Amino acid sequence: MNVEKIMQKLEQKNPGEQEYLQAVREVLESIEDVVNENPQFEAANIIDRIVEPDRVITFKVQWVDDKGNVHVNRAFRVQFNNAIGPYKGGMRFHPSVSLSSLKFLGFEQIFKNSLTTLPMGGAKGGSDFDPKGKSPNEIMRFCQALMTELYKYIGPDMDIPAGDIGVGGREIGYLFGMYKKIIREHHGVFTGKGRTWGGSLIRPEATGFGNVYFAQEMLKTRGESLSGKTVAISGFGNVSWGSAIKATQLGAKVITISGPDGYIYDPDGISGEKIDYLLELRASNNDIVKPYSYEFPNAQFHQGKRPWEVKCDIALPCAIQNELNAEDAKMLVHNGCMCVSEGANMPCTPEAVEIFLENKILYGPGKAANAGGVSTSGLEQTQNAMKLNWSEEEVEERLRQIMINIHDACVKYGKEEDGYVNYVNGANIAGFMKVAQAMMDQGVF
Ligand code: NDP
Ligand code: 2IT
Repeated sequence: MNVEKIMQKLEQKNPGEQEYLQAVREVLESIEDVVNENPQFEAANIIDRIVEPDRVITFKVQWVDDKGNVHVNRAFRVQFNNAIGPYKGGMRFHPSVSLSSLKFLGFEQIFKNSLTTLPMGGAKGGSDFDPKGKSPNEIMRFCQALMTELYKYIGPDMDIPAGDIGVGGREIGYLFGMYKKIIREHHGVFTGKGRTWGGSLIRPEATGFGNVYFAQEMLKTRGESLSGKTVAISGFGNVSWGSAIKATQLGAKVITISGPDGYIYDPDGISGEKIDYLLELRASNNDIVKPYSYEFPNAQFHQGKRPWEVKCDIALPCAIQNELNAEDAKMLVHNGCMCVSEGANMPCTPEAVEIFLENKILYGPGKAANAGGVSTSGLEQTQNAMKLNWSEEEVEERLRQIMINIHDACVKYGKEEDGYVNYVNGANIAGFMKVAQAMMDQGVF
């Protein structure tokens, strides 16, 4: 297997799809040796087959705003690979959504879902619709319009969407409502549903909780814990607030959160009622992080900056892809940061990752560290299939155990001769082996 040759071919075939190409390159570089050691994979052309989505569905969404203006958005569902289970992955509503971003996310999801130990294939979907500034009725009409097309391609044993950026419990409710009306069946076709109609307890915070559990496992390998550590977090969506709550519970102090226009530094720690206050701001569709600095005067808002310039022990990027670059990585390492755990998907650029690995700090890539969200989705599907509800404690304990298992798999495949754990290689190899083997077992069709 020759990574450069494969990448050249992919670049020609997928021009301009930078995020997709970035995600593929990272995986190929990690698995090169194991593929070369397993000639049966090459003989079955597993690599060419795994980098190509099974199918991409693209469609138009037309909707009417509150003033009567008619809008058109583009929506997608990328069904990447269903070798180990039905397609599974979130829906993202954000103006940056493109075929490239959803192909990168769908590709990552294959390996992430494989790591969870649950039977889930990889998919992703979304639209370039921007929920910012839209009224609840506009959001509802958009979700309903989107579902009049998407329903044809999904199902509880076929493809099970969930949330992602811009898609939370409210949007899942509107999407599911329309699906149910068209299909005339009430089943677990979505995860992240409301608690009273099939949703799993703690799904909203599960990605953040899992991310912190993963960081905890990484820290343990060095005899460290979260207790007394300072934590820089980016974003303030589901993944960020879940991470902030769990990090605080485990004795750390969260000192930053951010939005696209800047970050908040709060030396007193962001926890308890401050998180409640931020969630209220978020619910009101506000300019969310800046007003925090008026409410809590010790906090400062840094316009146009990212939180990575703040001295911290642990960094949890939880916003969006490529939000932490080489300069940020150098600053974190210079300031003594010992652990970076990705709540977001691919938030660190390849150059930033290189700096973390060179400096041998603990670095947990998203497909391992943020797998707690989709794992809890898998648990929600299990409960739906059994028509049972587990308690919060039961769900969280299963989530914690899954994160420990994912960490163990990364150590198994990523430990280097000097004892350093390269979690990037570990996650990619562990995730790949299972899917590749399943593809081999099922033949070419
Ligand atoms: P949300 O929509 O709940 O939150 C996204 C957050 O990121 C918001 O605070 C948003 O700010 C902020 N943000 C968006 N763009 C930027 C930017 N350019 N710079 C700084 N902040 C930005 O999404 P989630 O929390 O669900 O998702 C966050 C990340 O976690 C994504 O990468 C997602 O793929 C990943 N993830 C999510 C999972 C889930 O279960 N939800 C599971 C695994 C990974 P604002 O609202 O002001 O725009
Ligand atoms: O990136 C992700 O793993 C998610 N957005 C969650 C996917 C899911 O199906 O729960």
